[in-house]
Amino acid sequence: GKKKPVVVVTRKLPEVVETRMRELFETRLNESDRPYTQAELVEAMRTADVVVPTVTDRIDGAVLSQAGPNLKLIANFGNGVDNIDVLTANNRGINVTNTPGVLTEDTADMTMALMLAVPRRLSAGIQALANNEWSGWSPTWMLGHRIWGKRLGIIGMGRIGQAVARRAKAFGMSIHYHNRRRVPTDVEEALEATYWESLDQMLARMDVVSVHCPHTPGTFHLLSARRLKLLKKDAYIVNTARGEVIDENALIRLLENNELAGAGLDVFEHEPAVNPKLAQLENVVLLPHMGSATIEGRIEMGEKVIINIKTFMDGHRPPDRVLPSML
Ligand code: 8YV
Repeated sequence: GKKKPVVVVTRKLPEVVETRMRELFETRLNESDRPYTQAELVEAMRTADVVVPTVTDRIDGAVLSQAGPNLKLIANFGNGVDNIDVLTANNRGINVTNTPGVLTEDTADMTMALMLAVPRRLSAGIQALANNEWSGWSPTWMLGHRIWGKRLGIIGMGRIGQAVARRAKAFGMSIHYHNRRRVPTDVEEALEATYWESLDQMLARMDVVSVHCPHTPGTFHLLSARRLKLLKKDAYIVNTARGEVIDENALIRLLENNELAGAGLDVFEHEPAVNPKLAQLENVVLLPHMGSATIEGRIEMGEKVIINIKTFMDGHRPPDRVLPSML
């Protein structure tokens, strides 16, 4: 039969995924719980037919320039591909795929969790109980703000943005969005969503803003210091997309000066580093990039990676190919 492709997987994956990969490919696994070092990553790139990286592997031009002659596919275990220089990869004849769809609902759920947790003061309440600070119910204690009846501004109305819109609508919010392109009318109508061509104008009018666009050169610091200042003082911001989309220092300054009501952040500008100033703030909920962290989702991500590799190795176009023009 055909020689099995050498597939290097940079991170430990759920066991069922690793087992299936071992059956299908000449699979080299990372048995440790830590990411590859730069040297290990380069070694993988030099020797593999297929590399399966994650968000913690930076595959930039320098790394790609050391790719071996056999490397033909980078099958990202994850949806966002901002960890990969897709253009340079394509120019070198290396295909890139991702895992869209299977983490949409989980990420939208986590977005709603943050959207509720911050205005309704979930961490303050949990902490008060843990610290034995509850002396009984009071009509004026631990009051937050409702999200029902409020305006949600979604930045990036793709799969995840729409999944958030469906949930937020059911929670009684009115849906607004900004996107490079307007979504089809039937989608807009089903969500009763209002399209804002101008991000600036939308920002000035929202009660909650949630980020769901990818991180690309075009969206880096999309929420710049100037734009963040457009937000109402009583607005909340949620980010389960990528930290780089928000100017984190500018966001921190606004939160410190109470020029924003609060923030729910699952992603950060310099992961895994989290600016210590964020942890000092009372009006934030911070999570360690858990948006898609369900066992079901991780297994499905693995299945997607496997299908992409298999399809490619069978000589066909992999279903989740990412082209530079899509970014
Ligand atoms: C993953 C994510 O945990 O898919 C993404 O874009 O941010 C997360 O769901 C991560 O990317 C795994 O590589």
